[in-house]
Amino acid sequence: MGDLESEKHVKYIVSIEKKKDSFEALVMEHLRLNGAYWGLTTLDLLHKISAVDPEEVIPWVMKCYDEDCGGFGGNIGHDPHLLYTLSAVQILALFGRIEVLDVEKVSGYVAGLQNEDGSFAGDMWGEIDTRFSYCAICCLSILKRLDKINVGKAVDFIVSCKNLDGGFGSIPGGESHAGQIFCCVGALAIAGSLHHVDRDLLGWWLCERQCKDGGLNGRPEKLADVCYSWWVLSSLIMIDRVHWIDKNKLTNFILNCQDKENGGISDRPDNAVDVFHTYFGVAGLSLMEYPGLKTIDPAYALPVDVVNRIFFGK
Ligand code: GRG
Repeated sequence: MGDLESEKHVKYIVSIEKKKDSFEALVMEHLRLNGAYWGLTTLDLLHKISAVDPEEVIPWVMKCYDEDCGGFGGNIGHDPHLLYTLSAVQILALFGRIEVLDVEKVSGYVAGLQNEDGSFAGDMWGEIDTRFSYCAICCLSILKRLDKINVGKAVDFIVSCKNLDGGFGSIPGGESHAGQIFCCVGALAIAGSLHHVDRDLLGWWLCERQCKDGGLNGRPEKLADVCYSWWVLSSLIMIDRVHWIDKNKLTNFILNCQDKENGGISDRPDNAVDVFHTYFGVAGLSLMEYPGLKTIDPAYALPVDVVNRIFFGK
């Protein structure tokens, strides 16, 4: 197990940008903006955002912007979607550079995807999912434009996706899944509506996600995966039930998923690393107050100092 190999993880993340022809780069091509958010947030949590030059990153992010509609695509020339629009806004927030955006246009794009029942489509093609409710609410909150949507209806739709086990699914009647639970609880937290959550019932479901190996899974009978260290822990923190899991066992599980030679974190021990799991491993450790890491905000998925800068200017 050992300690967090912070320096190696920094080198690994910085190296991804340079390996444009690698397998990882090719499979990530369509969601490069998400990948950039995962990598850059990890660097910031490790106190190493200075390893990248904002004057290179920000112009590239803005090349993914579709001026006609106000949304961002996953890469240059790709179609806009809420998933990438949130990543773009989060990256600009990390660098304290929201002002490069036409905030009215971007928030107009996001608000325009709300449906009559309060739900959100991810893009012009209309798929509905509570992931998109989270993206919209988080994005508009960072842009300070929540007044552009019907927040009450957005909350009602999320509540309509609540299940008898206390969890939430992607649409009404959808199976509870830790990823969707993060989206619903995060959106409710940002909207000031956590009173809709049955904290004990949901807390029980979430803490049952801890497996014998110490890792967390995303739903019953599934294998543990480092990414759930984020989806489950952040939700538990937002409902004040994080003391219901064994943090030491989870910390060991995450540390055992590190590539101790070349850096990076994988989904489970001895698997290949990727930037997604590196982010969720480091973010999970940050939620557990692992020494030397910045603290991450469980609802905004950004370092707390970044969130404070957005809302309190400090
Ligand atoms: C800013 C952190 C952040 C998120 C943005 C996109 C998004 C909002 C949230 C995604 C939430 C989600 C649904 C996460 C789950 C991702 C995942 C690992 C799905 C795998 O599902 P299965 O069924 O895996 O393949 P299991 O583990 O259930 O077998």
